[in-house]
Amino acid sequence: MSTLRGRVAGLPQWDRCAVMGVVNVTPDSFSDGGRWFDTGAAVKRGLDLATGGADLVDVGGESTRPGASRVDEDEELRRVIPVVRGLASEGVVVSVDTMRASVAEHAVSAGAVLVNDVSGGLADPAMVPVVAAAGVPFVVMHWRGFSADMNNRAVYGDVVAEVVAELRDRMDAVVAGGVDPERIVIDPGLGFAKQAEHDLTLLAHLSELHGLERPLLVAASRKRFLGRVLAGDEGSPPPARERDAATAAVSAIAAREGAWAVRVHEVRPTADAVRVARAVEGAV
Ligand code: PMM
Repeated sequence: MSTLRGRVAGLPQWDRCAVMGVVNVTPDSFSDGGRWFDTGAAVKRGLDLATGGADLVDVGGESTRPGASRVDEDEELRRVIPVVRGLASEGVVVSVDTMRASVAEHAVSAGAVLVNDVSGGLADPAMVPVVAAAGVPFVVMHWRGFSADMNNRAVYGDVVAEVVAELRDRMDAVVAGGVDPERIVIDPGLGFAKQAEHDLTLLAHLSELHGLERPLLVAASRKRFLGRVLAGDEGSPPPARERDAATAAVSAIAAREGAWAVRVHEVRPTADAVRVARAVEGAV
């Protein structure tokens, strides 16, 4: 196994790869859009995820599926903040999935303890100062631009080397902006400006991301590349909700490769996978 699970200052420490459950409070996310769009349903979903084995619950109000257009700020606040508040008040460790500084700031006030920005602070220049001032952990994901046209940016010579270099630049910028390096989590951004073969190559080389010396989050859940793998050369991809066993397989691989956490829509199979990975690790 490649090492580096690492510790994120300001968060609990788990003795295995952590499980981050997803609640998308959106009408249009590619895998679960519309299912938890109402506040009560979204809070219930988050509580169910926590009961089912999620160590953290990631709440988002903006779909980032390829081609998606942006949601406006007021609407994102309306979707996200009551759900963050509802879950945090029940003792859930809540992360907020947003590219907007204002949403991050309100979410932290409502009890979120981690800011997960798929743009790594690039989408909103106010994000890094807000995260620095709040003193909360920050996920820096590899990102090349908004979802509307990100597939055009999926052009690489050496995807692993380029993702590592671009993440390093982003980390440097975020630290220069005042974020505590001990609070940074990195993420290769599977599916973001990447084709299926890029995602698979990144998964095959996760240990190279350990060179960045920060805990690693892997978010493969139900993504297109899994649909492609399951479809084979001729077939058509199964719908997103039929990709949870494949997702759990990636979770086991990522855990074994030293990921700090995996982000998934259905937590039970992944909660089992990371426990198996932990048991195997302990038996070496
Ligand atoms: N992917 C999605 C949303 N948020 N956050 C991180 N850190 N990494 C990801 O790869 C990521 C993310 C898109 O998937 P979803 O909208 O179905 O949850």
